[in-house]
Amino acid sequence: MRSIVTLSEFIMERQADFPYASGDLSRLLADIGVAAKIINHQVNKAGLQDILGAEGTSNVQGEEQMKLDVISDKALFNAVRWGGQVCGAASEENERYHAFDNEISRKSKYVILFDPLDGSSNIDVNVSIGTIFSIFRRKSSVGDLANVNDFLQKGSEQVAAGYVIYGSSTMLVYTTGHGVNGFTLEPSIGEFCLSHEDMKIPEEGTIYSINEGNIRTCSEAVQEYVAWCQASDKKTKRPYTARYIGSLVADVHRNLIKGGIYMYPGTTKNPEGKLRMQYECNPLAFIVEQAGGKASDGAQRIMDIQPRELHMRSPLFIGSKHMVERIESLLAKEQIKVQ
Ligand code: P6P
Repeated sequence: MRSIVTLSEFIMERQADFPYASGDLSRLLADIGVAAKIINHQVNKAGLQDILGAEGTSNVQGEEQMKLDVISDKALFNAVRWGGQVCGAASEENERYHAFDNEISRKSKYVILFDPLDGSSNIDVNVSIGTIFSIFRRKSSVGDLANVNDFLQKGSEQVAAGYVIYGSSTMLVYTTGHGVNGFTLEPSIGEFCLSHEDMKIPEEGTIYSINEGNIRTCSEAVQEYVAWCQASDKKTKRPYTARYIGSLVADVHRNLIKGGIYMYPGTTKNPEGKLRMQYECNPLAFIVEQAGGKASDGAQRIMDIQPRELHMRSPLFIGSKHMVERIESLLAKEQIKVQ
């Protein structure tokens, strides 16, 4: 029987992938693992402690803050604030980034952005939810306070990214640019254990994820692609299967394992779509690309897009390479027709 490899052991072993690593990134990833266990503990008892229901405040997105959002945000901020590896952090729940003004943090090399609990509207119906994180090397000088430019780097500058999915089991999936590995939480020992080594997304899939309630407000090309998925063709295994959980991490995780495409396009009402570039699109794009898939805004690679502001939104087409390429081709033809 294969011996258990814990997340901490794996991180330390893989530190050799970075000849000049001083261990800071390893410690930061381990700190995130601790925060994930804290959040998991809270998520698992969500229905028991009357922590359902809105916190009564609204986050910067104007969305009601579920109490678990607040708890998760605090758990992650505390894990990184005192860990000494990041000089600043930003999250979906906070309008501005936080520059940690203490001697150790000022000397730290990294910044982190996260969506502490994506899909939180699913908490009270017990549907899988997730944490998403993205780590960059700081642009500002070591010793200074973190500044906004540290948080507005292109996704291609990420040094690490990952997500935690709180589902039938709790998994942490991450990349440092050397492939993608998944760890399942073993509650009896309280450790994330390597369960999905070197994850690869199938180049072709038969699952499409989109909120079809919005389909009439999507571009003709998106409507054409969804109709194509629904048409019969035994050779290309259509009609495809429609799966939409309404929880980004859960939909992307399923497609990462089985193959498929997740789409949150721009609509006539929200041309930029709904999802946030810096702590949703970019980290998931890094992971899916490292697993052999693609992530695009429909016209360009997500990780090539220069963020304009911290909570910038972007359309997202992410998953199996050939599926993303097909929708990109239809969108490109539509652009030519419009010109
Ligand atoms: P809609 C959750 O709020 C989220 O950000 C993602 O997790 C999810 O994929 C999407 O929004 C669902 O949005 O508009 O289909 O309800």
